[in-house]
Amino acid sequence: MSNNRTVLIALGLVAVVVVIVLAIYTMSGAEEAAAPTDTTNTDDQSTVDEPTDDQTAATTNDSEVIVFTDDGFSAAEYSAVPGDTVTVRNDSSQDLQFSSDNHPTHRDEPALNTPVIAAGDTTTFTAPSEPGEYGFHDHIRSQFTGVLVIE
Ligand SMILES: [Cu+2]
Repeated sequence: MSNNRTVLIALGLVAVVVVIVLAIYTMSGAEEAAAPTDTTNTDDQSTVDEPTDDQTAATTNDSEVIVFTDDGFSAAEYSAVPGDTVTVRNDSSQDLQFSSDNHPTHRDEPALNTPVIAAGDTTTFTAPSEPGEYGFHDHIRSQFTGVLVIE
C-alpha cells in the first residue's frame, strides 16, 4: 500500500510538471502568434518604399543623357544644371572612355572623367557646381568631342 501511495504521489508530481510545461509552451505560442502582426507592419513599410522608387525614376528622367555612337556624340552641346546627374550611354560598338578636355591629361573638369564604358553600357556623373562650358571627348577616339554647358 505504501508503495502504491508513493507511485500515486510521483504520478501526481509528474502531472503537475506536465501542466506547468504545457502552460509555458502555450504562453510561448501566444508570443509567436503576435509575430504575424510584425509581418503586416513590414508590408506597410514596403508600400512606403514604392513612392521612393517613383522619385528615383523622376530624377532619372530629368537628367541629361549624352549618347555616344560609332559616329560620335549625338549632339555637339548638352546642358545641365549644377549638381545634375548626367548620364552617358555608349551605343557604339566599342569601349567609350568619356573624358574631360584637354586630351590627353583631362584636367579641365575631373568630374567628367568616367571609368571606361563598355559597348551598350551606361554610367553617370554629377554635373560640375560652377556654371560654364566644359569640353569633353572620347579618349579612345579623341576626334569625337562635345560640350557640356552648365547653366
Ligand atoms: Cu583624352
